[in-house]
Amino acid sequence: MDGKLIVFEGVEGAGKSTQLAQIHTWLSTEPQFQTLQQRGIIPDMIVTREPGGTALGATLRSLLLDGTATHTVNERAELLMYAADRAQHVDEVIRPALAKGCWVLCDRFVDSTVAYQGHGRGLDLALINCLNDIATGGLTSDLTLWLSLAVTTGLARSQRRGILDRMEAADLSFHQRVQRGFEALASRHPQRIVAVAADQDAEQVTQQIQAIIKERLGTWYGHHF
Ligand code: T5A
Repeated sequence: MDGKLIVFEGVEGAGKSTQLAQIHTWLSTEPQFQTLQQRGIIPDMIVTREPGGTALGATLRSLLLDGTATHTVNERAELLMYAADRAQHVDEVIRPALAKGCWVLCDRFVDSTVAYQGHGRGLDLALINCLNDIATGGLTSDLTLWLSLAVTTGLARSQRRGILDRMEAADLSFHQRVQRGFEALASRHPQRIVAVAADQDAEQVTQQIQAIIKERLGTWYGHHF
């Protein structure tokens, strides 16, 4: 059995959580996906996130994101905490689910570290790739949906929602470097990372993602239909 890891990525407020929830609901009634479930080829589908997909990760998430905390987090500590969250998450949640043939829908994964800690903070990209390898044991996503949206639009959405977390509160130039990081990753990995125009209304964004996933269902499982 060999499941699929499908990751949602993008800058702050790109709509990842909204789309992940929509796609989870849609897949549970999508005819081809249902057929694969009924035949036991895809026994289940789980939704998870980074940081915070495990009990340890939930603690790390609040240490990393709490915008009101009195502690400071230096850049290397930040990098290592995201890596620790991922190492635990991969071993405890992602790999066991993939080993059973399940689909794993994950809000953020290794590309966020490259974009935020690499391009955003300016930490060494070779070091980050090495740490990502240690944390994942070499696991990569089968598909990464990059919700592409202007940084200012995404931040405005986050601001409308209320108090900003520690990362969201970073200055605009940081978020613009993060965006360039995602752009660079998408052009380097065109098979794995697919851009989605996230500046449309939520329903139109969902339709784009549905089309991408339907096409992958055919590629991955076409011989079963
Ligand atoms: N991080 C993470 C790192 O620095 N390194 C790492 O290795 C990892 C894994 C995680 C933070 O950690 C950083 C990145 C992040 O700063 P998070 O909560 O997972 O934090 O990520 P955020 O991007 O902060 O999550 P958000 O919830 O803010 O953004 P989403 O999930 O992209 O957006 P969503 O769906 O919650 O929508 C945001 C708002 O916009 C509205 C929604 O209703 C909501 O109010 N919205 C739309 N409005 C208009 N049109 C649309 N199409 C819309 N879609 C959603």
